[in-house]
Amino acid sequence: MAKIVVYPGSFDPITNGHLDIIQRAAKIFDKVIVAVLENPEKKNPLFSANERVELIKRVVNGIENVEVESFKGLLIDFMKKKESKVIIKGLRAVSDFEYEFQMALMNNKLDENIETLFMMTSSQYSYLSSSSVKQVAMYGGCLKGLVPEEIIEDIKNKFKNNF
Ligand code: COD
Repeated sequence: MAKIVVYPGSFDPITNGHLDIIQRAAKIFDKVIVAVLENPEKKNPLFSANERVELIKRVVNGIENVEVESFKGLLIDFMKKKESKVIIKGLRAVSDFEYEFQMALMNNKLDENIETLFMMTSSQYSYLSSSSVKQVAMYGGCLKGLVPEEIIEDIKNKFKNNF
């Protein structure tokens, strides 16, 4: 049976930390589906869900077993549609653990066949988050090394009119 894993997130925007998890997961599983949440609770996302999907597609272009899609609602419903039972998450610090632990238990409660696997961040990305990237971009800081090169201009353009 093909092992299909789902890597869910907001990815607003995708960072080198996210990309590292995708690349490592793609070496272990037959297929990695990057699932971008269309999140109505998050006010004012920098990029729309469609834009986030397009940016990630551009970045993972060379990896043949990676797909990118957006989803609404519960993750487990999306996973059923995709015939996947495994969620992959990244862990950066102890502070991630409590939130991720709660979500893993909730998802397993909603569907007992769902397993969540955690991958440790690579040390060079342990400080990296979409929100810190947005702050750096907002004040005109250098994004090199923080996000994939292919999307730097897209992020800068979003903040262009603020200066
Ligand atoms: N290194 C390694 N991993 C990282 C790094 C990094 N530098 N940065 C982020 N990550 C990991 C995160 O730990 C996370 O696992 C993933 O990458 C995505 O990160 P974000 O910040 O883009 O995404 P989140 O945390 O906003 O995503 C939340 C979900 C979309 C997963 C969650 O809200 C969800 O599943 N929502 C759907 C509704 C649902 O089903 N809820 C569950 C029942 S309560």
